[in-house]
Amino acid sequence: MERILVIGCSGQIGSELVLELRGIYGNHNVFATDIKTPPLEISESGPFQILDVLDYKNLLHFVVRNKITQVYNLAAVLSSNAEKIPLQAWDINMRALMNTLQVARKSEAKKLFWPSSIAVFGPSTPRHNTPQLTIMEPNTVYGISKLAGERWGEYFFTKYGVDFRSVRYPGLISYKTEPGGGTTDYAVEIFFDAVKNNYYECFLSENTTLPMMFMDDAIKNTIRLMEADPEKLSLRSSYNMAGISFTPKELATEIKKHKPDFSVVYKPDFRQKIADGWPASIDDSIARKDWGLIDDYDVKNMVDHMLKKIDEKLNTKQ
Ligand code: AKB
Repeated sequence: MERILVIGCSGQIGSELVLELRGIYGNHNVFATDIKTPPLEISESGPFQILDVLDYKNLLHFVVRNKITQVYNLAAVLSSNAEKIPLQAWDINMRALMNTLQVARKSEAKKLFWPSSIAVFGPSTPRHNTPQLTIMEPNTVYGISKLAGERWGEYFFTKYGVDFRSVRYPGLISYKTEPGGGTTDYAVEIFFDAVKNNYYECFLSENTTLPMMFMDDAIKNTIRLMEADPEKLSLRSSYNMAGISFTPKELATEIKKHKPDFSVVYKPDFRQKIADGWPASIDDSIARKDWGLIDDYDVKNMVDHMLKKIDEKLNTKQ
């Protein structure tokens, strides 16, 4: 029986992943932790504890005491926040990873998921249909930490037998918990502002193409990778994951089909430079072949779903 620890359960990915894992493995076998209080449905549906991933001793005790067999470590400072505190962000992102790698090495929790990102690529990377293996010269602290992390993950797999698994997430779009401090966050904010105000001020220019994925697809693929036969995994760094590519203008046009009065003003800020260094589209054929990556959502049904769910969420709050 698997006993799973999710670190970062209060964040955008964690708050949805925990519930999905509890549905599959049983509520009491999925331990949710964070340094922040999670949504009620997480703390009420199974075990939750405040736990700081940077506290190595406590983390190791927790894993041993609860007989954990797999860990999802989702703790990170995202790209735009990291640019404001570069040294601190490097320290947090790397120590969070190194602590979980060491815990995996020293305990029975050998299987470790850690998210990488399209931020591992940089301005010198081919921008279109970016290959799995290519030039990688990230110029953000977040991207540098993700690339270094991928190398460490593969190293711990080869040297110590840690069952390290990872995907390079594109921007993730969800309505349950909003992201914080990312460059792709516009693609979530735009929906909330469309429903609340019929107006959005976008921090990226209208023609900035970035790869994105709806959260349901991201969660499905993450669990799929974790459940995949280890023999089939040809990569132990991190798999490209493409999702769907669009610009802010294309997204706004799709939203306008539901809300004809919706308007957007484009005021690019420092995040534009980060986005300009990232791929416009990604080649994820290796993930499709190795462990069956799938995506069910295109821009149209993602927009339908987001607007409907945010409408329900905001109206039930009032
Ligand atoms: C960010 O924008 O920092 C993240 C990412 C693409 O990793 N959403």
